[in-house]
Amino acid sequence: MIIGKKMADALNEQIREELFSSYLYFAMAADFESKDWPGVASWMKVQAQEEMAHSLKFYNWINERGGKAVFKAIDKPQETWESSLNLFEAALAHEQHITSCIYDLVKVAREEGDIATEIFLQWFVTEQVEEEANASEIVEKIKKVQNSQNGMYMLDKELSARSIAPVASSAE
Ligand code: OFO
Repeated sequence: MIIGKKMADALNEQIREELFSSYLYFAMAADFESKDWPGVASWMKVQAQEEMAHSLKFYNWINERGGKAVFKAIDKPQETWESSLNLFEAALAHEQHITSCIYDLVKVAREEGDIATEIFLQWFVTEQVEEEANASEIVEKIKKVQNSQNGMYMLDKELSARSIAPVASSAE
């Protein structure tokens, strides 16, 4: 069954959200690279690439369903954050926003009776639980060590260990 216009429009809007997420995390990486926090920068670069993979999943899904991906203007992200705590709190707030976008998409899929898209979106519902948990865990870690230079150094090292997850197709 070919995807309906309302569903395709909503998914295309999510492509923009995911690409903005990638932009935002690259901007976060660049800011902390320039501030000599290579682990934080590396973590953010991995996150930025995951967001590109998310946009690709939406692109592939729209295409597989007979629609066409549309690329909208992406806002300029913030350029600087005052501390690593401030940075990861912003990342957490952003992921909470993305979670609400995904829930809205599920609502559209239900309203439209698009069962296939509703099932496709389940991957993102689960992914958002992980995205929020990851950011939240780092916020808590930073709160514990932020007054210790050594603690922050160790945390930066720990964050550098994050590696890139394989790019998944819409079907995975
Ligand atoms: Fe695409 O999950 Fe983060 O934003």
